[in-house]
Amino acid sequence: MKIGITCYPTYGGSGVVATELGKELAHLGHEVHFISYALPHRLINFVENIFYHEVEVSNYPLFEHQLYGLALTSKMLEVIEYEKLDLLHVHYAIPHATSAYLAKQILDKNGSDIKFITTLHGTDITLVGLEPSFLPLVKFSIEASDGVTAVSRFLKEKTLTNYHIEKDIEVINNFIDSEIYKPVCNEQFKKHIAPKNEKILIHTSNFRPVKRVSDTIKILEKVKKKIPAKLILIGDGPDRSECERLSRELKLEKDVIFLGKQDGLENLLSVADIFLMPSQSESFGLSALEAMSCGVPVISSSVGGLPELIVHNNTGFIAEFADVDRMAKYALELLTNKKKFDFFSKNSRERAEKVFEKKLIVPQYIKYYEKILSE
Ligand code: GMT
Repeated sequence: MKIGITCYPTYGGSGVVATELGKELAHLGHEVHFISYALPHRLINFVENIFYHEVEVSNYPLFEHQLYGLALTSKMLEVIEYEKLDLLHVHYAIPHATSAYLAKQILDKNGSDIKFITTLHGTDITLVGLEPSFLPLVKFSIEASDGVTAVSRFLKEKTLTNYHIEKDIEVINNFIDSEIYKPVCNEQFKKHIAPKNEKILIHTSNFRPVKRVSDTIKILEKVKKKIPAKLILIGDGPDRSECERLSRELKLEKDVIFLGKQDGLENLLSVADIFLMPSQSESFGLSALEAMSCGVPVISSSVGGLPELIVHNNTGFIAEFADVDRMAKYALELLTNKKKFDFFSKNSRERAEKVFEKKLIVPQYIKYYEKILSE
């Protein structure tokens, strides 16, 4: 197949899923055309069968706000026509699904056709999509898609109820390359973080309010009252300064290590004992899956699709959203019981490999493409 993929190219789960999907499709012999405003950051190396088409956005002075959605439509039209795409797969509804719909309508007027599939990832449905300025458009664009997938059962249900949609939505979970994300020994880095063999908590995110990164610092404070521990925070975003301020206020500035944005997470995750994900909303939790695949148990809030990923009291623990006392208690339960910790670590790795491995999930996308194309 010749498949066009549109996604946000920056750090973030939907861009990662779209890029890794495109790479695997290319590896399986399909031709993949990425259409976005910048090269997806996981595509920096040449990959056979992958092509990149950059959307040019005009800075014409009359347009006080850039018209990205329209420029994207034009680029989609160009790529569909000249590369003879069979299918367009857009990740994150806003504005990608609307741009794809518009491209489809224009092609229809010219006597040709393209099918497009929209994958819903998270805040496109649970947060920004619900804003009055977007809601009717998101609802329309989902209904007008030839196929729709959601990354968890939770997100599918939320879409159907919040937007009063009756469309079939296929659930296809996030996936992981368990040969890349695997337990590795990185003694030098571990010694650097925890020179006195302290236990290590870790969290990675884009530091948006929805991630509640400050809860991870509050959990560390509670854990440290019982055992020596450190917290690694990876990523950057709007809440980072507040988190730095909080760690100083709690006199934890030496114990909270801010690493900023990092590539090669697979080499860093394994040094940790526990991954924390206290999010307020999380449709799947790709970064928690990455940790599990490295054998790191996850303690999370009970929101969104997290209970579909984490098996409570088996691969990790799930607590009420914002209940940092309970999350700290769970962390201590694992950190002070080696037998239990090893059991959880093994289960986490096994679940990642047996349920969410890319070799199992990518074929689900291919099957879905074939179904939509044959309708
Ligand atoms: O919604 C976001 O936070 C952005 C989105 C993205 O584009 O990075 O992340 C979502 O998509 C990921 C990949 O499908 C999921 O694993 C994340 O759980 C989801 N984030 C949220 O729901 C907050």
